[in-house]
Amino acid sequence: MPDSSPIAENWRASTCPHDCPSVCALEIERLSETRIGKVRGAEANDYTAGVICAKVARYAERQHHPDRLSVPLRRIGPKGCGRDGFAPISWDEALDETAEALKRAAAAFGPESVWPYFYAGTMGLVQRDGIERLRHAMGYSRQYSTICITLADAGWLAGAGAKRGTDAREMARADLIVIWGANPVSTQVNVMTHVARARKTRGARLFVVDPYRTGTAQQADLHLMPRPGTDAALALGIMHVLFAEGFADRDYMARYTAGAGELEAHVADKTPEWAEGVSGVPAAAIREFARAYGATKRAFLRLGYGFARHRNGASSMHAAASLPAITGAWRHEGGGALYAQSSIYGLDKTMIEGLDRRDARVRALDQSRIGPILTGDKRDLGDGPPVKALFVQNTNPMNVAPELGKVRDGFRREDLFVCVHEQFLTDTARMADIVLPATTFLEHDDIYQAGGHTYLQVAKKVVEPYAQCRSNHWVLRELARRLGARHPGFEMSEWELIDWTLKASGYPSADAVHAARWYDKAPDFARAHFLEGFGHPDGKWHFKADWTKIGPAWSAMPALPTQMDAYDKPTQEKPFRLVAAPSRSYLNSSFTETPGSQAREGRPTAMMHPAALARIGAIDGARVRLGNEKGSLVVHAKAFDGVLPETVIVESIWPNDAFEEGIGINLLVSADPGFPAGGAVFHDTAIWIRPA
Ligand SMILES: Nc1nc2c(c(=O)[nH]1)N[C@H]1C(S)=C(S)[C@@H](COP(=O)(O)OP(=O)(O)OC[C@H]3O[C@@H](n4cnc5c(=O)[nH]c(N)nc54)[C@H](O)[C@@H]3O)O[C@H]1N2
Ligand SMILES: Nc1nc2c(c(=O)[nH]1)N[C@H]1C(S)=C(S)[C@@H](COP(=O)(O)OP(=O)(O)OC[C@H]3O[C@@H](n4cnc5c(=O)[nH]c(N)nc54)[C@H](O)[C@@H]3O)O[C@H]1N2
Ligand code: SF4
Ligand SMILES: [Mo]
Repeated sequence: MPDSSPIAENWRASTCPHDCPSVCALEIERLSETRIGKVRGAEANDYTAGVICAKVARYAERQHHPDRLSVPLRRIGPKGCGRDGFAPISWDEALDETAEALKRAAAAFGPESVWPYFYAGTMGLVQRDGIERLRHAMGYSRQYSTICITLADAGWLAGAGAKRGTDAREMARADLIVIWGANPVSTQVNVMTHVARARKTRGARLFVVDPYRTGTAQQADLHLMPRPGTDAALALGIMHVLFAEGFADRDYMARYTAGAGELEAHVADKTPEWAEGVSGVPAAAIREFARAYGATKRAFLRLGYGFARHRNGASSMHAAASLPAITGAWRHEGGGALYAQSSIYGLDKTMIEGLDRRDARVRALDQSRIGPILTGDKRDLGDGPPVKALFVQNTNPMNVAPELGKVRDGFRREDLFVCVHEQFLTDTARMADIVLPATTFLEHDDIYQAGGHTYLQVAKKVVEPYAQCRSNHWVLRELARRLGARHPGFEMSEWELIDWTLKASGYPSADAVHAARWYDKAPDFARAHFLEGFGHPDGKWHFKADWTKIGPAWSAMPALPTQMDAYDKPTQEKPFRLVAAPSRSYLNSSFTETPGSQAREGRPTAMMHPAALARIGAIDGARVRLGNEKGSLVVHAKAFDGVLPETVIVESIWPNDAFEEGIGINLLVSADPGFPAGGAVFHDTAIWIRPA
């Protein structure tokens, strides 16, 4: 392996663990055994390229925050109380009580009444996914993870058949970059580094498709602003022009795609004027986009998650992702598309996740439907037992999950035992019976793969754990011992798990990857560009999707890219569409505790077109009430002309107590599963707005 890129004496190499496609290679200034100073991006890594986001550059604020949880706590006040409602207890007491509660639930209601609940607060595979090993070893309810990637995955896989694409570093050699339904200036800043290179060295243009003028859209040469949930219509209008004006690469389509003839016939009447009627994007802008895209060989399409967070989001993804298969942009350096690279790594997760103990007969509960599930919805529970005990790591559902009103009702249940392992007393931790203090990535070892690039990284702890904080792996081992859960993974250290996983997957050892800092798993050009065939058995890009392979609600899905009617359309009572997009300075529910991020975000705000404000009789800065059948909440309005009058943006995710009535924006978001395989629909919400 190439030798490591040395870093200065008191700096240590690490990897950003947060839930972000960039998975930046970091360098941490180590001031002592327990304190860090500055955090910077690794210059020597050609994806990170020395750039990281502002919130992680300020990580010392989070790492050394006075509110970090320091000791295990037992709740002595009512559920949902603040710090005063908890009393410190020893680790042994906390673990014994938790194990007892899980045993009690399993004895009375069966093991499926216990739901280990997790997500990606850390993206490290050992600390994130180790909870699966406990679950499988104990026969606890499985989790169907739907809160983030399910809809986007469905649409991409329907077309490509494999989750990989053009190397992000090729963006620098593109002549046109299209960022569709993502806001990397906020959510993945490194994309902008590679865009900037292309602009500087090649004069490349940047097109952005987003329902509001985001930081990314501000930098665009052309910004298309569709109504939320109408991207398929927009893509169809573009396809119409590509076919009608000779931009379709018929030789490419014949070799590499299936269904091109049917698609061409299908879009013959999907004129830009038709697309304008559905999406609100002017026909002239659709033509301009299509002509530039069609005429540019090196056209790089960066597809985000955002536009798929709608009930019809999988079909939107399938439609937008089909564009380079029409023009043949895939053939060219800097051309093609990138959604995510996750399938290139090929890691054997048996030991980390205890997959040898996984029993497919055990029920799987939909993560995004935690509200309905905890409140006893039969659509989810069927004849199975209620959930009586939750063990939570790496996520904050009381804040981030849909239908927050039901989530809160569920967590308030007196008969529900909750243990939360956390770094901070989050909205979820406040609902716990037992709270356990967790290490940060700077205090434990882990292994990281990435969605946005091709590096695998192994990182060691940089400082000693704060106070009595313990890693997820340590807690799982301790619980396993008390519960009688047996698996070789529980006998291993974090480092042994990393090493086992790497060796079982054909990589060099943990020590070797760590010494080299990262390992580039990038496929060669032909493979990355699918010139050896797409991921389906026939090797073709599927314009005509076989949704039966993707999810149970396949029969609702149109095979060819189509503007699916199934989304929360505005009505007379609810004339606005809410997009609860990520804010720049928070990362999901993380960093909401840091003063630097709080100062930059201000307060929960509805960004509304001046005409919309006038229509409801409110002015800039006014308090407004947003609502639908799920409830209502108050935020401050801000006049903003970078959005259609019917679209409203509330950047998120604020803690519940940032709102006057103590419940956050996801109160309004539906827990309906998106089509066809589920998936949370965070940006798919019709609402009414009134002056408050
Ligand atoms: N309105 C709205 N809601 C959304 C979204 C949106 O765009 N709009 N986005 C959705 C998406 S895409 C996602 S992925 C979810 C994510 O939502 P969350 O899963 O809540 O996201 P995070 O803030 O990344 O992480 C959650 C918690 O993990 C904790 N944590 C970090 N590292 C560790 C560790 O090593 N051990 C333990 N025990 N805990 C740790 C952090 O302190 C943090 O509180 O939110 C979803 N909710
Ligand atoms: N600062 C910051 N960074 C983050 C996060 C964060 O919360 N804050 N979250 C992290 C996580 S967990 C994830 S999954 C990624 C997500 O990062 P992205 O891929 O960027 O996806 P989203 O965050 O869901 O939303 C991105 C954009 O989609 C737009 N959008 C919403 N509806 C539509 C639509 O119908 N059509 C189109 N064209 N666009 C639409 C929104 O306006 C928003 O600007 O970011 C990660 N990085
Ligand atoms: S851009 Fe993403 S991966 Fe990089 S430091 Fe920020 S949160 Fe971490
Ligand atoms: Mo996410």
